[in-house]
Amino acid sequence: MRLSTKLSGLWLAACAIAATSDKAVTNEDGIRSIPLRTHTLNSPYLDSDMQSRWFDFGGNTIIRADQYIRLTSDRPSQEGWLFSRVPLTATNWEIEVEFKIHGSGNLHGDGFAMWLTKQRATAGPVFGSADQFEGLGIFFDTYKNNRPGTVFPYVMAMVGDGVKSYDKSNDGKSDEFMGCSARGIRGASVPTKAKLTYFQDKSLKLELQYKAEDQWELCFSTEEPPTIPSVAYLGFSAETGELSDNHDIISVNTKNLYDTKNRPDPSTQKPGSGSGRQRGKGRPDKKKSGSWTWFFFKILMFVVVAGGGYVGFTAWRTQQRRANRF
Ligand SMILES: [Ca+2]
Repeated sequence: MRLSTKLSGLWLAACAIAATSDKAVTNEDGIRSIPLRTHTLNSPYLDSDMQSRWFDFGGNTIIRADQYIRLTSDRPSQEGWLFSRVPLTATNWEIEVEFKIHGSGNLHGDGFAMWLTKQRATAGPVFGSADQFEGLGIFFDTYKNNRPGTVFPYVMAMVGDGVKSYDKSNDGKSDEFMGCSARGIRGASVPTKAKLTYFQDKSLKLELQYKAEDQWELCFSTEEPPTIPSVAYLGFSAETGELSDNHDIISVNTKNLYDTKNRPDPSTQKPGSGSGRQRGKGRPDKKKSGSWTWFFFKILMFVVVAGGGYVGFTAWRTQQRRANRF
């Protein structure tokens, strides 16, 4: 009895380890990624109570469970938003969004925004969300108000300090952090996606997919990233004015990133044993903690296999005894 209790405990532990390692992926650059359920949204978007556990919706947003979250429909004067309920607290992350901008008119607007801001879930004049925001806004601007010489749609990042306003009449030019033209991102024949990758104090990169599937165009990349507020919500919003479009979010997939080559991996550390900010110190603990985890795992698997063998043997012996009675 005692042995079987211990075994079931060990089995649960082994299952937990298996489940974690199943989701985590390490690429050839040593970047380990773990999906972040709290900031991920996929069809059918809603649970059985017609709610989303991790996201709120508002304004003119409508949801078609098998297809999209439509921030605005192709009608004038619409605005809608979608915001995470909990802040994104990961140090390093990747957010991949599939979206679709489409409509029937020859002229169309105004575009949509992706947010990582202190503010959340508040309608306003910046692509349907609040102005004077604090944090990062990325605008997929499909209507050129006034930027002579710039090809639209134009994708640009703005870092808000909570005070300055977005200059809509000049498409935010004076406060542009970085950006790129993306002709063809509206009404593309392939699924359109944006991938934003952030390593705190190290880099920020935006890539776009709209020319061909599985082909990412670099929009911008910097090694001097802005500071994202420690409490920042992930959101999307859109608006239409006189001109309109459908602005659809198809999916949002967010991952926690760990640089296993340059920093200790927090998931293999005990709480409080390191802040993960040991740049320049090389990689003192990673190998050690990794091999200890592996060592522990091997012992665990041995116990599980040996235990399973023992249980099987006991069952076989009991059966033999029963058989001997006849
Ligand atoms: Ca504009």
